[in-house]
Formats: sequence, C-alpha cells, structure tokens
Amino acid sequence: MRVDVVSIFPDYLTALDLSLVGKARRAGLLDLRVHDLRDWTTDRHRTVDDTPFGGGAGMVMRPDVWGHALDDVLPEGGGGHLVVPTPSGDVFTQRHAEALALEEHVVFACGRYEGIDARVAERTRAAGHRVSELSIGDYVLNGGEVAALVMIEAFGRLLPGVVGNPHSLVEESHGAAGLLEYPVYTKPPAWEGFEVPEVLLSGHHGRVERWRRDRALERTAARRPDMVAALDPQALDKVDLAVLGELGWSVRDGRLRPSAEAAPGPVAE
Ligand code: JD8
Repeated sequence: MRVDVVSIFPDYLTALDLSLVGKARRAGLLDLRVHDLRDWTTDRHRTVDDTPFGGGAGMVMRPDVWGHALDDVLPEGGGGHLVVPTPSGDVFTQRHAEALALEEHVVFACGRYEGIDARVAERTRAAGHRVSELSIGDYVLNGGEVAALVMIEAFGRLLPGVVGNPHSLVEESHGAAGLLEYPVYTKPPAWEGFEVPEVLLSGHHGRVERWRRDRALERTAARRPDMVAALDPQALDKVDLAVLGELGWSVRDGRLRPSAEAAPGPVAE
C-alpha cells in the first residue's frame, strides 16, 4: 500500500519510523512518503497561507499551493483517494480503518492555521478523485498531522503481515464483536496485594473465555451503552443475553434496549 502525507511540518510524521508501522515500512509492506508542502511554493518566502475572505481571525491555507502538490502526488487522470483531516469531518472509526487498509494508494492533506481553502477538496473531486474529510474526535487540534498519524497507525496495523498474530486483531475493542476488550493481566500473580482473577490461572480455557466475554460485556455496558444498543442480538448467545439482562438490557423488537426504557405503548390522550 502506498500512503503520501503532505504537511508544512513533515517531521511530525517521523513517529511513523518507529514500532510496527516503521517495521512494516522497512519490510516493504507500507510505502509511506512524507512531503513538505512548501516544496510547491513559488515565492521566496515559501508562503502557504493568506488572510480569510469574509474577514475573521487567523489565516487560511492557499488553494494554489495545495493544487500543485496534489497534482504531483495524486494519480494522473483521477481515481485517487484524498483524506483531509478536519474537525468538521465524519468521525473516524475502526470501520474507516478497515476500509482504508484495503486501498492501494491514499494521500493525506494535513492542514494548519484555520484550515485549507475549501476549493481544494472541490477541485480534487472534480478531477475524479475521492475526497474523505475525517475527524478523529470531538476536540480541536492545531493541525491535521496528529490526526493523520492516528489514522495511518489504525489502518497500517491491519495490513497483512504487520501485526505478528492476526488473531489478536479479532478480540480488540471496536473489532467484529462490537465490544470493548476485557481486562488483561500478566506475572506476578500477586502484586502489592492485588491478585490476578483465579479463573485466569485455572487453565480452564472455557471458563477463561466465558469470564473474558462477561468482563467485555460489563465494560461495554458501563462505558459505551451506545455500542450495546448497536449489538445484533442474533450474534449473542443465551449467556450473553443473561449477562446483559443482569446489566439492565433486554431485547425488544429485535433490538437491545435498556430494560428501564418504557416499552412504546398507546399515546396518552
Ligand atoms: C485539521 C487546521 C486547526 C481547526 C481553527 C484550530 C482532525 N479531531 C480534530 N480536531 N482538530 C482537527 C484538525 C484541526 C485543524 C486541521 C484537523 C487544520 N486545524 C483549526 C479549526 C479551528 N484551528 C481534527 N482530524
């Protein structure tokens, strides 16, 4: 997979030289190229920004410089995929990571200042490329670089051969099960008076699996009720449903709902 990142702070992306993504690059599993946007400026001050039309604070990134850069980095004649990190984008999820991991070539445009002139995305779509405006969450950063780092690590680790044991990807939070992951422990079995749950030392795989599933259901119900509501009851076994029942959830009209939630009844006159 080829990934290009364009930014006025290319050094931000050096974190991707490290760890699994760095190893994947050296193994040729990921062709990651980082570019300095200023290489496409034409003035001696290497200007990339200007004042906002309509007034207001801050500066906006110029369309012409971005146009030159994307013309060089996106495939000739269209068919490319540009990802623009922005706080006003669709919220990035594991589903986006799974979809991006299947792509051949993705380009990230990392903005700064108040953002990139809106015509850059428009022109890129008009040139026959897909443009995804994505946000990594409901908080404000100073630029798109950190968001690009997050997204590239999220899909990069899903590339075949990057994570040593692909099975470990299955049980993760936000994975196919749609649950948060269970708590994990390692040696020593007793640490400062804190013990590892006995079942994990039992060697009884069935009981271990059940315990982990129950902890995952518990955590998800406590921290992410939206994820419980999104679960498909058909994908749950009767013990799962019993555990969720204990946690205040029941199936109504084929969906999991908080038991406390009143059943839709006749409208009061
Ligand atoms: C790209 C410029 C800064 C944003 C004025 C602060 C993503 N989840 C996210 N939060 N913030 C970003 C993000 C912020 C960016 C840029 C992404 C380019 N800024 C701007 C608008 C308000 N400054 C993000 N993904």
